[in-house]
Amino acid sequence: MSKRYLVGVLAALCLLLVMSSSILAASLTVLNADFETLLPGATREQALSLTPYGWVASGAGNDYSVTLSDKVVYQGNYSMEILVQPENDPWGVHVACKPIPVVAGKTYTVNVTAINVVNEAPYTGKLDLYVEFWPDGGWWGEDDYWAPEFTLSGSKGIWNGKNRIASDPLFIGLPSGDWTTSSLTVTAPEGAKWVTVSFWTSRRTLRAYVDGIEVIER
Ligand SMILES: [Ca+2]
Repeated sequence: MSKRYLVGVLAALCLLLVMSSSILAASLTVLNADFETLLPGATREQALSLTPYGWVASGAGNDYSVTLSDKVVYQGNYSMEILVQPENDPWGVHVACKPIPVVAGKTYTVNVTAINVVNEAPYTGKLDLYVEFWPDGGWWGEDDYWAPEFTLSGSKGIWNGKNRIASDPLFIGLPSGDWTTSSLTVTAPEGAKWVTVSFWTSRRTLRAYVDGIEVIER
């Protein structure tokens, strides 16, 4: 076998590898991942005072808010602001995207661009990113917490982790001080039908912004 032939075969194999990995990886649709879609049926002012379209906030306390923001933005005109006041109670706040269908055994990489505003005391707490896998019905059951009418009503979700199927570790602390893209790669466990990209914080005071979420399936 000539050296030239061998080099040719190797080059072809490399090309095939690159092509197959790009064909096998698919970017999944995350509803309003860039927060640029205003809540249907809402005025701009209303939309800015409510949870962003396609997201739901859950938590028993009254000391937090999860709203669309046009103040601290990474790309486009809008981001999501998660604000927890110093009077934070033990319940914390959980923010989730609309569930995305997954296939057990496949691998999911979640990229999230976020900033923790730490230069304004006392808002120095950390925000955790969770990739949560669920069976059919998840924590939402028959309810559509992501429907525009629900968000328009100003209601909170009623999240619980009872049915969650997940492997540890599933959380990271978001780096502080600058817009940073954090990545988390998790294989969907047996029985998983849905994944949610979620943010969670408890007993922490913070002012964090999220803008740009990507879920890649392999
Ligand atoms: Ca944006």
